[in-house]
Amino acid sequence: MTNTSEPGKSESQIPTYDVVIIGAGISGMYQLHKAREIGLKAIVFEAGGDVGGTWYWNRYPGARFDSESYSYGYSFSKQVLEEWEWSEHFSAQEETLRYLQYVADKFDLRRDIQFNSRVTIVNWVEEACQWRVQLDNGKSASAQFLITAVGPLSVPAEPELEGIEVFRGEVHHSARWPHEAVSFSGKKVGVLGTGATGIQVIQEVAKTAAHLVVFQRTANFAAPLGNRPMTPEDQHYVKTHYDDIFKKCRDSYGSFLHDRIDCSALDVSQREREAFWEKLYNEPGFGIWLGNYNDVLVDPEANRLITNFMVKKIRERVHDPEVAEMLIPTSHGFGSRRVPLETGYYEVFNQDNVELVDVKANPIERLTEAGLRVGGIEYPLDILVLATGFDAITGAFNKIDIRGIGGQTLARKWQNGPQTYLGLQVAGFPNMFMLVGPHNAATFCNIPRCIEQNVDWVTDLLSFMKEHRFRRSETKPEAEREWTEHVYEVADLTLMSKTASWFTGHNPNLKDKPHTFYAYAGGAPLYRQKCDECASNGYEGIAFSE
Ligand code: NA7
Repeated sequence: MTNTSEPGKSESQIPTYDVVIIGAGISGMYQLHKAREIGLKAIVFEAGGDVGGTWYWNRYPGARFDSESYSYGYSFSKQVLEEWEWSEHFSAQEETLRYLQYVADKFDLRRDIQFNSRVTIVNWVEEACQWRVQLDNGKSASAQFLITAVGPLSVPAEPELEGIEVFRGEVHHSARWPHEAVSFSGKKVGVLGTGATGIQVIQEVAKTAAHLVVFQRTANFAAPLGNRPMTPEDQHYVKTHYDDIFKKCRDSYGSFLHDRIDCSALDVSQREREAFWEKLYNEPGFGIWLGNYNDVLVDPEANRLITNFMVKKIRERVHDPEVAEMLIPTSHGFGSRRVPLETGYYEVFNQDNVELVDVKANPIERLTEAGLRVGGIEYPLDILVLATGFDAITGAFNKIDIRGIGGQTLARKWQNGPQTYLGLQVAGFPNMFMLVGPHNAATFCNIPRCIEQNVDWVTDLLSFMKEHRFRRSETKPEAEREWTEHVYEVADLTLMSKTASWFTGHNPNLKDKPHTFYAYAGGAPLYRQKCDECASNGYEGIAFSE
């Protein structure tokens, strides 16, 4: 077993808590608040310098919500809902971070958060019925419960670029963006990656760069965001309709304000279909992806039709037919990957200062002193932005040496893919709970909506244990097996599970990551129902002991 004692300290001197929470993003912050509410002594360890998680790290230019702002904020506090005003329908990163800082102040959360503290090792000690936690600063802590709030997209996946040490320009990954402003004005800039992040960055860089080269490996289908400022009337409407907003989210598949309609794309005429899609395309947010006919993401023929519609849009918006063809995805249909939302993305490629390079047909060779060499051509660059994605969903777990009963590691247990119960607990890892973990609906959700559900469920379970004087909880292996089978059965019904993306463990920089389904595709309402059933049946599937 790994020694987790702090040098110079005896076991009895190591601080002991009821709960250690890893991460002070949206889920860790709310979990801290709820743990306090039920009288538990909790501590949060956070690797960053402040609260905010995703919104703390992803400070790249262009970073903003793809969820309607007022559907994204916390719903648990009436006071917060009354006090906070979003300035845009889809707010930018600075505002979201400010919002989370305001919540941290309001509930005095920082008092129980240790920043710049990365958890490196956690060990279950059966005799003590405790987790021992070790930090990168040499400190340790013990706690009865361990709650991971590490985020599904928090470990950047960076390419190994030969020659990086000789390149004279700057290189920044979108999720490790400097706190100081990076100016693109008059510069030669390259962006590597055209996922949701790359698309946001590209729109922004194209405004001021002297020259922008977009290095694209796989084209994605993007749809208009439709952002606009919140007017006083919008503010009034939102403040007086929060109950309806959250109810609508609660009832919808992905907890968004958009939900699929009860009709097949194949049961209506081409005219009706196209008119509906035209309307959705011109409306804000994820409507075209999640508020569409009920079969466009599951039936290949319905998907082919919506894909053709989106292809037509790209051809209409991009002037140069060759560039338009490069921007049309050929490897997947519309919506089978996470749909990036955009504001003038396709029009960027009509600008004289923007160039598109296919790095699949012409592989990247190396960085030189002056730029990036691709397919025998050197592209001079002052700044290279890596928007190359994340080691999604399991990446942050694998960064920590998590050892359960008998010293078995979580990484080994999950070597062929995650195994969980409800995406919340793992057999062999007692008293450990995962917020937004693998095979949890929260990974495919308007995330704070599902985070609140995850945290409330875990908190109820902790209250239940307290009430019954149970000290230990552990998922039963058969419950884990059944849930894991259910996750794959449900995933199999979708086109997402058959498409290479971060949902299925694909990232060109992660050669060893298993290609399997990492989220839960049954939808948030079904997921909530399964969690509620488990709880109301005395936490069926979980064994408790004193
Ligand atoms: P994504 O969606 O995983 O996109 C990463 C992009 O970077 C994608 O276009 C990749 O191409 C590309 N990529 C990754 N590595 C390389 C290398 N080595 N060379 C060339 N191109 C590369 O990550 P995002 O950050 O955009 O979005 C993640 C989520 O964050 C998003 O879905 C939102 O929910 C928020 P590929 O497609 O793999 O061929």
